[in-house]
Amino acid sequence: MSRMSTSTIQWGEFTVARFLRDIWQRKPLLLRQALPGFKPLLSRAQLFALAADDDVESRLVQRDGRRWQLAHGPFTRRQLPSLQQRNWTLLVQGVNLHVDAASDLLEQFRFVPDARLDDLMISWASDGGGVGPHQDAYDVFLLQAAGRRRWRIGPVTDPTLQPGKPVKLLARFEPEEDFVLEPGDMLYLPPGWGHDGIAVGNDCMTYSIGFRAPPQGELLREVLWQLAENQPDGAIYTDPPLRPAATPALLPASMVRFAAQAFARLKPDVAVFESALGVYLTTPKPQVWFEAAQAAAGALRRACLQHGCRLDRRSKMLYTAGAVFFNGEVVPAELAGSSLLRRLADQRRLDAAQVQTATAAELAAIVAWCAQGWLHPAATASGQGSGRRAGQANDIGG
Ligand SMILES: [Mn+2]
Repeated sequence: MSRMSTSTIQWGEFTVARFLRDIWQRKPLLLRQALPGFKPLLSRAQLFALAADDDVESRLVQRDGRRWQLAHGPFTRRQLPSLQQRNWTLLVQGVNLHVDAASDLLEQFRFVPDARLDDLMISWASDGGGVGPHQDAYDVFLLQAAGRRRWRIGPVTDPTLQPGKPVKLLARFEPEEDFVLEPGDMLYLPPGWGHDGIAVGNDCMTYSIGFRAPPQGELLREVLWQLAENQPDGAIYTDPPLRPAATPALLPASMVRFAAQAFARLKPDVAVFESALGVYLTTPKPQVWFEAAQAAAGALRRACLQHGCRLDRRSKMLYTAGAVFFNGEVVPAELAGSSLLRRLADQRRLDAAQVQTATAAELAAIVAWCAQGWLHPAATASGQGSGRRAGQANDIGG
């Protein structure tokens, strides 16, 4: 498996800063040879093997004329159509959670805040395969990894879907542009842009690097949920003076007022919203689990001090001015101000010299996280380099 190094990224005349200013969230952009010489990070056989795994989210979309079929994985190889059959595609979600090289590829896109990053989806398609014309609530980079795919894109003027289809297909899609992507080409689409990608020839692999744009209502539900979880029970309801009930089924207005008063007393400040979002956005997806370290705490401690440490590819870490969030947890108050942990979150690694500056509390936390499998001593890295990748995410932004 090969890994792209930052120096091979050529965005043509578009520097990342200019891309973010003029293009991001505004309009599509086709970057011919954005990643020249790009080689697929995993073979077709490796991708199909992932789709057979219980812990991996995958879908199979097949088209026969106007008839569409959708099935959810896992799929054994025999459950997938033959390679010779036309018009089918296999979509494998969250490949970055399972393959180090895929999670390394996402590092190249960290000029966008981690809070927006969703995952790397890889699709394999036979000739004619695709998921039909649709729109997504995602910013997406569509990187052609192997074979060729024809993209037709256009703004969505009418979001009506074709009725009775198992996949979401725009009823009236009027593409304005049409291009064929070759390996190394990359197409950026902002959320809500109509697109239809069809494999041209067999063995078409497209990598979708998706950035989720969460709807406001979803974030509000998370904040309210966490606010509610942290509420003390408080006073219990007392009846106003009662007379014998002639209408016992009537819900007392005083009880409604009592509930409304509790709500009115909530005065969430910005820290509450930060905390709720930090926990929500770092919570691992349900199919994610971490492998506890085999080594004892003392050995992990020595290894981190000697070689540094790195985040597991599945780990999610965010911070604000007042708090640090790690895999759905708020780090303890005594570490809330740690600049070392903020460095760990930004770099996704610490070198030995940085670990050696850790306070006793920071080092204890680092060792405990290593034991849980959220972090790994750098020397035991499997497939990931140790010292070579420092500052990589910054290089691309410069
Ligand atoms: Mn899409």
